[in-house]
Amino acid sequence: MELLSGELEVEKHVKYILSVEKNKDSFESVTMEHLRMNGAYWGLTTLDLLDKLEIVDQDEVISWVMQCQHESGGFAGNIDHDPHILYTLSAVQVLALFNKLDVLDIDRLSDYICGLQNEDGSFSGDIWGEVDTRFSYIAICCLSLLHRLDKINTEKAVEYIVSCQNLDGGFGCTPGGESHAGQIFCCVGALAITGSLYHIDKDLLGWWLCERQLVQSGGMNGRPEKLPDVCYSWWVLSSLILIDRVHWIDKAKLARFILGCQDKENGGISDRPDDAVDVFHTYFGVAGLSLLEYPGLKAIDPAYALPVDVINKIFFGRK
Ligand code: 3PZ
Ligand code: ZN
Repeated sequence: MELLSGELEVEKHVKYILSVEKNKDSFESVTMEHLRMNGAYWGLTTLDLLDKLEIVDQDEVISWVMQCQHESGGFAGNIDHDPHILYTLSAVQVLALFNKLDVLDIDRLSDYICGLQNEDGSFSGDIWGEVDTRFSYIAICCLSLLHRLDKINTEKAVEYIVSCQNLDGGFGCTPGGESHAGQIFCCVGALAITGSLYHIDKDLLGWWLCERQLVQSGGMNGRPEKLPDVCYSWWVLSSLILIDRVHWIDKAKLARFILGCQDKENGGISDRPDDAVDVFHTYFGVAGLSLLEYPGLKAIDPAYALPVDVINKIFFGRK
């Protein structure tokens, strides 16, 4: 790729992420209070991809993460909030970044996740019962990282995900739900982790996904007729890589789009050029560039959304 490594403002992005964390009274921090566990995962994974994770106090982070765990085994978005599978995956991912999965009571945590599987193989997000293929991905990703996939009915879990496949090759949140790139990532990621990608028509899905790249900007949208958005770089690219069709898009043009969404002055990445930056789009921008093999970034695993060295330690006990 004809890209210069100096174009990604590494130092400024590190500074920006640290500033969001420090400035707890800012508008951004207050609106994110209830999903701080997700924010911690986005920020810390970004730092790790930039090879700057050592600047954070890992004992402080781990102690806070563990204070967010409930008796049920699930994690909340912050201390004194309710547990949800959405925050539970982020908690597991944060501990994985620090190679600290051993602090977990794996049986209690995996019992919590298994308890959210329904008769038809689908998953609810918490005890209130909303069903969504996002929760299938989260359950499967979590249990796989904990080496406990055998504790759920994976056959039925896969069958449910396959039932959410549409005639356009994409996937929705429930059977018949409209195809959406975020949902496609969840379904393709879950099928990849369980070794079930043979259920997918890769050419059909690959076609739908590469049509998400907009000719003018080079950015990706999440479904037809929508504006491009940096976070869709991740949902679309990771899915294309998992089905081996990433060569169908213009990678250099997408990298240009992401780099053009940086705040070159104060750091951070936004959804589109000149919008306000946030930690979410900073993470997905950097993760997208990592998938595009941008120079100087650690490689990220497209199914687990964690650095490849972290995944290798978990599954092969090596760096
Ligand atoms: C954003 N959430 O519902 S949210 C999220 N969106 O918690 C976090 N691209 O207003 C941040 N849109 C910013 N920091 C946005 C996470 C959403 C996704 C909204 C968004 C992103 C376009 C409109 C859902 C994983 C987890 C959660 C989501 C997706 C994937 C918001 C709006 C929504 C949310 C939070 C803040 C600033 C940040
Ligand atoms: Zn977005």
